[in-house]
Amino acid sequence: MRVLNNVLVTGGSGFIGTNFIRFLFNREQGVSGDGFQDKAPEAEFSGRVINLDSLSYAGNPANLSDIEAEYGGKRYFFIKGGIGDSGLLDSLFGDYGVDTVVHFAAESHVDRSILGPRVFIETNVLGTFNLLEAARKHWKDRSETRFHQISTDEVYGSLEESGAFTEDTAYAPRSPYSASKAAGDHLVYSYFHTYGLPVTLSNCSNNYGPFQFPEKFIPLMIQNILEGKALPVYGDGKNIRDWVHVYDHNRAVYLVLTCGKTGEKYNIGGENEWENRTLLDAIIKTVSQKAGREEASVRAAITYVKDRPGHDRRYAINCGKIKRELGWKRIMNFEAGLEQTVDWYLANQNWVKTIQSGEYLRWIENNYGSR
Ligand code: NAD
Ligand code: TDX
Repeated sequence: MRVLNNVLVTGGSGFIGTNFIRFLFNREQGVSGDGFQDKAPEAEFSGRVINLDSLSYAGNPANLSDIEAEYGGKRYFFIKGGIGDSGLLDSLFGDYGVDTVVHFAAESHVDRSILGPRVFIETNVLGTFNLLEAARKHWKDRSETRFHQISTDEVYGSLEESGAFTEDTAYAPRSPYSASKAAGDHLVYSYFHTYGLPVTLSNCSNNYGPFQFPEKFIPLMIQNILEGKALPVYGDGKNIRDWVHVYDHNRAVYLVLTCGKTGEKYNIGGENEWENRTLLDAIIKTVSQKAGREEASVRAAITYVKDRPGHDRRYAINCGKIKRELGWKRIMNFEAGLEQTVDWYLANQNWVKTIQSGEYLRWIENNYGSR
């Protein structure tokens, strides 16, 4: 089992990166039901985290203020900067003796990639390239290093009613977002084969949980219900996604980092497929109950809108390999996880309001009018 010492987490102030760092420092939000009952890795992780984040619209350093207060300057170091800055990467690898990279930083929203793809290429392709180059340079004479690429199921393309993506499914990305992630993944592999860089990759399905930016389906719907706004469903609402709690995703990433084999990729998923319209029903039920809204009037706000161009119909993940080879299994039950997520958004309306009052509001107004 690999020990993590000096871990460079890119994009640690976004949704999944925040949860990953909180996971390393054992700062999970509790949940009733069957979640969060296995031992967090605090005892095992005694290393340092260097969080490199450019604080794009999606990055929020307040997510980690408690970690900063307790570990800042000792075991936690926040660096505001971009993965496009090769000079900065050079000094971070040198100054902190980085031995592990967990590469979350990305432009992550499909709709934005349709409206403005350039930054997706800059961050997800060129940024990944810069990071690989820094690792190649600094790890030439080092052993026990690891570069982990966080990828997505979207690189595999779109499924019809049956089947599931395996690690052998050929990449067939269909949006600028997924194409940029696929390009990043190919570069990561090429550094393994060409330079022997010790890499691993994981391809995960849709995450949900605390700290997700409210442009994504689940938090957007929770928030719009609370604010009495329309609930925009793309197309016929029958597109299918597989949902996994961010905690289960991060447990899997930790396993791959410590026990995974270099040059290998691992699929991660919740084995939990939902049609968007059915998932929205479940969200409506949970939020209405918890926030004291009348379910029928919330339901009346469902609005079928123009479909997302190139909208992938269905994703499904076969995660047999990580279960079999690394002993991972999902521990969050979806109903309990959704409840925990709704509770978190209800308890953190200030977090949402702060986001809504800034750049995000201007972006929504420019692209969607008053939605
Ligand atoms: P997010 O948009 O919430 O966070 C991305 C973070 O990256 C932000 O903190 C942002 O400030 C930072 N960032 C952006 N550009 C940067 C740059 N040039 N340099 C440094 N930092 C930069 O995204 P997320 O949902 O947390 O996704 C994290 C990773 O997981 C991404 O690589 C994404 O492709 C992948 N992924 C996400 C999901 C999902 O459902 N959210 C599923 C599978 C894979
Ligand atoms: O308002 C909406 N209405 C709607 O019907 C939004 C925002 C989405 N949708 C649909 C589109 C998708 O079928 O809901 C589904 C989920 O949409 P998103 O939350 O935008 O996620 P998705 O496009 O599936 O991508 C997510 O999962 C894979 C993440 O954003 C990616 O970063 C990750 O790689």
